Amino acid sequence: MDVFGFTRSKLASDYALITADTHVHSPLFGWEKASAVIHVSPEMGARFTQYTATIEAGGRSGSPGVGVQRFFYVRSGSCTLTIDDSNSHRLETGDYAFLPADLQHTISGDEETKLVVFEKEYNEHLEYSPPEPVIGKSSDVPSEPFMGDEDARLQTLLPIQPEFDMAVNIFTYQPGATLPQVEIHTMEHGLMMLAGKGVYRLSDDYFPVTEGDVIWMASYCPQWFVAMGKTPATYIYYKDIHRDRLSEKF
Ligand code: UGY
Ligand code: MN
Repeated sequence: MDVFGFTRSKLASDYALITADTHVHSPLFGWEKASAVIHVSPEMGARFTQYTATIEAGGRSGSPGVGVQRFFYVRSGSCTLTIDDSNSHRLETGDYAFLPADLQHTISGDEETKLVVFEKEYNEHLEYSPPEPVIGKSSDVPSEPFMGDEDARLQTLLPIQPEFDMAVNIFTYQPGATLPQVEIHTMEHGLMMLAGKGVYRLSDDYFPVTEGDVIWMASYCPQWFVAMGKTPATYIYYKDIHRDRLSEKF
């Protein structure tokens, strides 16, 4: 605790940087032996929710709201995902799952487990049926050079198909590697630093960032990153895709 009330956390109209020293835990409706830090939510202007859930050994998740899809990534510990009360999958650190809206499921802690969770209301598309669940290991997902840069590599955890209205990716940068351009785009992001350090540009401000930091970037928030230090910097991030508000069909 800083005696002078200093923090790197910063909230603006088009972005938020939320550092671990400012986290406040709260119970989550329907969850047992679990707590959450809700980092990003519609209360701040976002169109999705990002939270860290901590489930104790023997604890379990509740359901997302009606019509809400859930993606989670196991940041530490291990858990069991049970779908429709029958189909069980053990997930360890680095594993992830996507549950389409209204698919009955429970996540139970096999030990104390921390999850990075993104939830978003599903925007149906008249031409496509909703996506199927996805369960995977991030270590099995190939990493591709981002815009040709071998030192800035992207893993795409969910299929990029029109059924999906959200994407979750893991970006890994070697020290000194950067996002190749300042990005300004309609998609919004929720992000958690999983490892390493760097400097994030958000709008006109530059912030040192490190493991555990969370960032929200609103639509059109200018953004850029450089990795610093002696080890790679990695972040997991969410973005909304495939739904144009003016499209006739959706
Ligand atoms: O997918 C993206 O828009 C990504 N390149 N943005 C980011 O890392 N801030
Ligand atoms: Mn971006």
